[in-house]
Formats: sequence, C-alpha cells, structure tokens
Amino acid sequence: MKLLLLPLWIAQLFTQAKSFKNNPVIGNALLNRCGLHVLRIVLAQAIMRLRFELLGFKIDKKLKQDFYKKGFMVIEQALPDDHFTAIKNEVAQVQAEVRECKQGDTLTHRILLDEPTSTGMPATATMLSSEHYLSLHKFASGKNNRPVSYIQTIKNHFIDGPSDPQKNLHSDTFHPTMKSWYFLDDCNADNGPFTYLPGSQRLTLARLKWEYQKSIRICENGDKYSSNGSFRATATDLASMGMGEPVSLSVPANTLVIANTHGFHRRGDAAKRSMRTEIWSISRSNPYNPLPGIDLPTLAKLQNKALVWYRMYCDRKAAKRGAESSWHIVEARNTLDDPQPQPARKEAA
Ligand SMILES: O=C(O)CCC(=O)C(=O)O
Ligand SMILES: [Fe+2]
Repeated sequence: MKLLLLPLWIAQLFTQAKSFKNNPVIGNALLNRCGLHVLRIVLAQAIMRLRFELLGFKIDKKLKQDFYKKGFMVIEQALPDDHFTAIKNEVAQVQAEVRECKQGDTLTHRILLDEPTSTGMPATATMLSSEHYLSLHKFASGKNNRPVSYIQTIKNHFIDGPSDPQKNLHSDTFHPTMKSWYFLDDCNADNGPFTYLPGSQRLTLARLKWEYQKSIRICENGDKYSSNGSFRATATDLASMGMGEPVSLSVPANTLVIANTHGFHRRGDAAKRSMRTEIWSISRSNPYNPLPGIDLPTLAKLQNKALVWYRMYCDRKAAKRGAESSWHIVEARNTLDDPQPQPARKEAA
C-alpha cells in the first residue's frame, strides 16, 4: 500500500526533503551506498553557489568573503543605538500570540513577525524591510524574497529534562540554508551563545566521505535528529574530517549574525538559568531550483499566513491525540513573560 507513495518519495529527491525516516528512498541504505545522499549534497551546493552569486553583487566584499570562507558573518553595532533601543522596547511591550517549544531542559518562545504583529512595531518593521537587512538575507539564503522572522527568546534550564538537543553540534540540513540572529541581549557563557565551526559549510573530500558513511549508518541505526536529516557530529567525527574547534560568538546586544546552518553549529552551553532574546529569521528553499525567485511582498505575506494555518493544523492534530503540538500556544503575550506553572516536559518533534 505504501508503495503507492513511491512517485512522491522519488519526486521529493529534487526538493529540500531531508528525512531519512519519512522518505524510504532518501533513507535507503543501498541507494546511499551508491552515492544518492552525496550526489544530492554536491548538486545542491553547486546550484546554491550560483544563487549566492546572482544575489551577491551588492554585498560588502568583506562580509561576502566571511560568508563564503567561514560560513557566517557578524555585524556588531548593526543599528544606531536609538533604533536598537526602540526595537528592544517594542519587543518588551508587544502583545501577541506566543508559541513555545520544549527541547530538553530549554524553552524556546516565538512570536511570528507577520504583518498584523509587525505593524504595531514600527522600529522592528523598519529594520526588517530595510535595504541593508534584506539584501544581506537574500544573498545568504540565495533567495530573492524576505525571510520569515520571529521574536525568539531562549530560556535555558527553565524546565527539568535532559540536555537541550540544540546544544549538540549539528548541520541543519544537507544543503546551504540561512538563519540569522539580531541579538537584543549580550550573549556570553551564561546564556548560551550561538556557536559555529568556521569553514564547516564547505564541501571537502573528508566532509563528503563522512556524509557518505553517515548516510549509510543512519539508514540502519541513527539518532532521532540525524534520521530527520539534521546530522549530529561528535568530536571524533570532527577529528576524522580534520576540522578545528567551534567558535562561541559571545557578542554584545545589537549584533547581527547571519549563518549558513549547513555548516556545523550549536547553541552554546549556558552556565545557569538564563535567557537570550533576538529577532530570528529563517529562509529555506528548494536547493535544486537554480532561480532565486522574485521579490513579491504578497508572496511573503502568503508565506506567513501559510505558517499560521500550518501551526493551527498541528494544534488540531495534536488535540485529537490529547496532546499539545510541538509549537503550542502559551498564556504569555510576549516572549519575556514566563507563564507559571510550567507543565511537565514533553519532547518536541
Ligand atoms: O540558538 C542557537 O544558538 C542555535 C540553535 C540552532 O541550532 C538553530 O537554530 O538551528
Ligand atoms: Fe541548528
């Protein structure tokens, strides 16, 4: 019966689909022995590089070089002080729907910055639609459309549970993909700074060999996150690839970090119960499409609407099982609130 899905599984090979568990073609040990996973990586990398070039002609040379060489760019003092302060105030005062994800002992709270919410946040909306912000994000995602943005607060050690899985070094997916953090708080060893292994987004022979072996291994027995297509890397793995040490980006507030999260990265350890708030953006697209797309504001609005509907669909589906969805709504009206008491931990999907 499941074989009826075969055409869909095959079609998904030409998209960003990454789960070895949900797609038995992607997760087929024999096909991966023949090089399927590695072929997908190499093709995606070549096409995305072309898209970076198409969108990168206006980008500052040094930032572009950092992004290509290290896999991330860091812009300290990204905005004038008064603009930064205005955004921070808006984030503290916003009244909007907050969704929460529990991962290990960490809570992540997010507010989608769609039109209805960002309209009431002029300083934030000005940043998100500024030429500088947009051109950097379009370049780093190889996509000629604005990213999806959220107010995000990471609440380290807020609940009982095992360690936060985002604190294990990993690659988000098999192809170049963009995430950014405009930090509203100073980041340091207390609140888990974003941590990245410079250069780990590049395809070396050693990396491809590791990807090849891992793609076969996880078909047989992979950890949950690797089987979902976000490969975890251990210290031994890094040594086998001849890679150095990850760098903790302990940066002051008002810093913008834009990263290719195909490279190895993690959330740094947090020494204590602590929080970190940022404007977090993400942009992911089909890496096999050589065209970067067209910048239509209507498309961006639709994308946000689709996300809202998708979350509501997940809520209904979870409710039928008597559970809460992995990104469920919480009582709070902004991400700095801490609705009490916290229910018992449930593993996120
Ligand atoms: O929050 C962080 O510092 C990184 C989390 C992460 O791995 C991600 O968002 O992909
Ligand atoms: Fe990640």
